[in-house]
Amino acid sequence: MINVLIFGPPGSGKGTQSVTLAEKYNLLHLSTGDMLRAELAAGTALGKKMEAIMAAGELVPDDVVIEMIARKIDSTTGKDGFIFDGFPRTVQQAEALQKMLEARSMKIDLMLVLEVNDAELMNRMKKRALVSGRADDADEAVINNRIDVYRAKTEPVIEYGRKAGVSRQVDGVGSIGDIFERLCNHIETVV
Ligand code: B4P
Repeated sequence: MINVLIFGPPGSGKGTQSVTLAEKYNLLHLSTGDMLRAELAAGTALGKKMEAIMAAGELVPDDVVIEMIARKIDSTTGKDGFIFDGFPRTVQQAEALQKMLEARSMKIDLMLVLEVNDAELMNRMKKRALVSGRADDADEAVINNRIDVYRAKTEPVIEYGRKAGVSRQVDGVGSIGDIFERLCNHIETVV
């Protein structure tokens, strides 16, 4: 089993790369963003509660995502590991993930940190807004808030990974194929 965290600011390409990495290494792709958007789309009570938080570019409460992830891990079979996309996003989530994995005799093997400058992030998300219908991509102020929230609450998780000796910085600017290769080169060191 290998467990990979894909990390980086909003719009850095975590979701884009996770899909093909999951396919190549037979990993389950766990995107907390996708899971939350599915709740929104299905109009569940949870989705309704989270809608305004997400539209403002804020983080939903830690316990909500931790619970979602634990349920997915326990219901998965036939995979060689997990790729965590957009989770953990706070140090508290990182600690919860570590405990969750340890309790199941697993660990975090690699944390891939995509590095992309703010201007490029803004460009990508504005472009995606034209097709995604995502409220959090449609407004420049919300995109800026998401980047600020990332710097304040999520970036400290990199230090957590660095101390554990699992974090690797990856240039996230370039073609999707080139970035995929850069990420694979790191994964090859742990499979
Ligand atoms: P996410 O769904 O995680 O959204 P994201 O960070 O914007 O996406 P990502 O980095 O995956 O970008 P993508 O590959 O799509 O989160 C959304 C919201 O959910 C959060 O703001 C929060 O409210 C909530 N949430 C999620 N997880 C949470 C958690 N753990 N705790 C609390 N709240 C949580 O790429 C973006 C665009 O760039 C795409 O259009 C893509 O085509 C393009 N692109 C990708 N790579 C490119 C490249 N190399 N060159 C050019 N364009 C590229």
